[in-house]
Amino acid sequence: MNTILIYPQLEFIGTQIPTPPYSILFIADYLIKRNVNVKIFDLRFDSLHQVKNAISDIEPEYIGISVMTGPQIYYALKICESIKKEFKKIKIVWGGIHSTILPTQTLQNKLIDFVIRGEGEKSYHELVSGKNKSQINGLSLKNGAKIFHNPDRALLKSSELNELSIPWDLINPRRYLKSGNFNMITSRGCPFKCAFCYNALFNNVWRGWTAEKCIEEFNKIFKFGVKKITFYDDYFFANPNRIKILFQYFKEKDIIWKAELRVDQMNYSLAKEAKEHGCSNMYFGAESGSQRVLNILNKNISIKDIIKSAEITNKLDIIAEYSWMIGIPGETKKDIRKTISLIKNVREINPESEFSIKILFPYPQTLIYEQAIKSGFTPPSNLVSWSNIRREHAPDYLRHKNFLEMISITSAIIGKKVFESNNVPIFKLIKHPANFRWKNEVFSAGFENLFFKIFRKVIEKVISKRDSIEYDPFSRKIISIKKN
Ligand code: B12
Ligand code: SF4
Repeated sequence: MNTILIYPQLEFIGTQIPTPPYSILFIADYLIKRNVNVKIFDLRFDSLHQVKNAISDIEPEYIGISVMTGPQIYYALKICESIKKEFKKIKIVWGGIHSTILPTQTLQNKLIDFVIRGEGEKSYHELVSGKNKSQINGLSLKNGAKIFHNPDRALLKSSELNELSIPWDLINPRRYLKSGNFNMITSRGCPFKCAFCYNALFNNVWRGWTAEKCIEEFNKIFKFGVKKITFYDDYFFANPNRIKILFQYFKEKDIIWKAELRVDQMNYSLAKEAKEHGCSNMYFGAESGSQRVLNILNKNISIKDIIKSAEITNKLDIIAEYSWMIGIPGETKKDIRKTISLIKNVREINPESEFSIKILFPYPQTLIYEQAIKSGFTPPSNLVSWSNIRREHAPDYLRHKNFLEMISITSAIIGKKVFESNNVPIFKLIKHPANFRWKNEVFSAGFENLFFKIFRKVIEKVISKRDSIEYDPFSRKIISIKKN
């Protein structure tokens, strides 16, 4: 049995360190262990030509594509179109978060034959190994215009997750390594119920690699030259015993790391322990400066918690990165002003902290979705419209669209220290008007909005080509820019 798994391009990576395509790597590991021959292509690095050669070579019945909401859909559709044109018989399976939340709409697209909802390991294996399709949990399929959804598949148990490893020999891991930086994920799920988050409904149980399993996997990546790890777990600190062992290990190996922590779980002794064991940055989902809005978001945190996190990180010299949100159904301009004021307060308490302000886009099946619909939100009606979503674009149902977009754009410019790099002239040019706006809270109109769009195009051309920019998210410095 042969199959191919594809991770499509993402639109604009900028200074981000590319994350390995863990979604398909985990599935590949599950398949390999069951004697399926798997090839993986990450189209951020590989070409469609290579994919097609592999299809001609191994003639798989199915190919699987991993898709997140947003521009990745656009690239995924282009890939499917091109493959279907040349290989008429091949069956295309979409998996990942977008198709999980919208399986019917996804299957309405003629290029897509199957959707696997939720975690893909078992369902994809059953599909490629020829199990009766009506008995594959998590599978959505079509017959003409009729679409069927088999029952949901249960989440993998912790013990099953611990049997899975990352099959690094299927890809070139050094592509994801920049100045010793590497992104890693060691667990799945989160038990909290934030109203905007996918996890609240689909992935509500935390399951993680044990400390021993993590160490086994870390030992592999250290062979590639990894020195600094960014953990992308939604709830890295979930298990205190696991964390205790990992802390010791990080210290022994002299590893610098960062991870997300909920502000309500932040306390001085945990942060001090973390700092003493290599943690130099922490990121927090603070979301809003209005307690009323935090309640709408079901975030279960208080303004006090946010302030406390800034005080502790400042005291311990931990770089804090805050993520904020605006454009929430029920939010007023006054609430937004409160958010801006709290961000300023946090920056005064911890001047080294960073922040970004995103505009909420309500995803189907999240708790906030129904509220957004009541407020007049019309969700995109097909895959192509879903591909046009950008985090700095306000959805049409929101009032004060320009106001929201200007805040988000301004935050993208002044919230990150990277824009203080004087070796990038364009950064200097846009920083000053953004500073003026932020200081005076003038967001109603502005040329930076237009400028930013042009800037995005320029920066995409100049630095988004892979390997052209070397940025260290820990020191927050651009290390080098290669001229293309
Ligand atoms: C790392 C990450 C990124 C990376 C990209 C990932 C990469 N590999 O390079 C970056 C930083 C670029 C990113 C960007 C964005 N991200 Co992101 N990201 C993540 C994060 C933290 C980890 C992803 C991961 O590796 N997970 C681990 C794997 C194992 O899980 P998985 O991807 O869900 O895969 C499983 C199943 O979904 C399924 N599956 C997945 N693919 C396939 C394919 C097939 C064929 C099958 C059968 C099954 C299948 O099986 C897998 C194994 O069980 C997740 C949160 C999370 N913890 O998952 C958010 C998350 C995926 N991101 C999210 C969002 C909102 C975004 C942005 C839109 C944010 C923004 N506002 O800009 C952008 C979109 C970027 C774009 N241009 O399109 C949301 C997804 C929402 C959605 N509807 O898609 C998540 C869930 C965060 C959240 N809790 O809301 N992201
Ligand atoms: S936003 Fe964070 S804390 Fe809330 S449910 Fe999602 S992952 Fe968990």
